Amino acid sequence: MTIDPRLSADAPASPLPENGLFLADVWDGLGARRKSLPAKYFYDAAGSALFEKITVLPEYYPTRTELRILDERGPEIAARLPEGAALVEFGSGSTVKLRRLLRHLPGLSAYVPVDVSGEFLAEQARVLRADFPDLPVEPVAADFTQPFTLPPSLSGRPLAGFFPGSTIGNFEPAEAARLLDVFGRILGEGATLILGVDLVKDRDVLEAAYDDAAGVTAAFNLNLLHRINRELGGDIDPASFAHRALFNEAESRIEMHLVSRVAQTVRVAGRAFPFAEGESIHTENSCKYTIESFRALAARAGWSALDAWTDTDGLFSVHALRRAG
Ligand code: AVJ
Repeated sequence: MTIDPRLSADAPASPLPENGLFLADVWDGLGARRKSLPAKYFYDAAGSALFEKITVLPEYYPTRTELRILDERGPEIAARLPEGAALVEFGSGSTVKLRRLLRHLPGLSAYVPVDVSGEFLAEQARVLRADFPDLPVEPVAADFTQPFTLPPSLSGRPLAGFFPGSTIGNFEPAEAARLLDVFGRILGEGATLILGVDLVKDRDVLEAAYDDAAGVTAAFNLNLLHRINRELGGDIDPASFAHRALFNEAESRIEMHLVSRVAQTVRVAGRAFPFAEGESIHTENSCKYTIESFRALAARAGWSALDAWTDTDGLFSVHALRRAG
């Protein structure tokens, strides 16, 4: 039996890719004039384990800060959810953050984890039911970036969504707005959405969080190349690429890149991809917002601000939004 890597403590809420698409996405990305690879492919077993290590690095503030906000502001956050609400978690990576909220939500009528991996969902539901015997857990196997239908048993109940981890940051603003609109269509009029959003801050703090001294984030980024070699028979020498993380202030996002140290040609499943020295593969965007800029984005997608909570250093935010009626 294989254990889904995302069962570990703080895996992000990102859907596992379907296998056949990986090669197509790699060919597309490396064949483009400006090379890129989709960030969702970071999370194989090795990548998920490296991400776990990232979340406890001294430089990587988001995870511990969000957990602290959920702990300290739990009662206020819970007060934003109507009594008897069903809580839908989009991309239920792990239940660590959910569990922080559950303590403050005795009136919850159901928990609905949504994830593309049915196997993963079943295991997660089993563990939660054991720990919370009174809470109905109704998993839905679906890709949360596309509209899906909720179990009919939820009809008539007030609905709330949960999207922690600043996963929203991996989507460019237009895509993020589209995703928030999809959430709104799924949850419906009057629904509440609780989500975690990383905040803009000093370049040095941001860049250190994505380029830590111990080199864990570098290994996480480079694992993408190892994964291409392992799963697609690539011949890439990962040592010939350097990890780069930079804050793109104009776009308000951290970008991660893999920069070719030399002029070279790599091969993946029979296709050749030439690199100039210094040419990069753009592997991730992690968009950073202010409370106001995020609220403006949410408003474009049909959500109005109820509340927002931050830590005392203003590093991270948790928002409560309401779907316009
Ligand atoms: C899981 C998308 C929230 O953007 O901070 C961590 C992923 N990448 N270090 C983030 C990540 C490099 C993370 N998210």
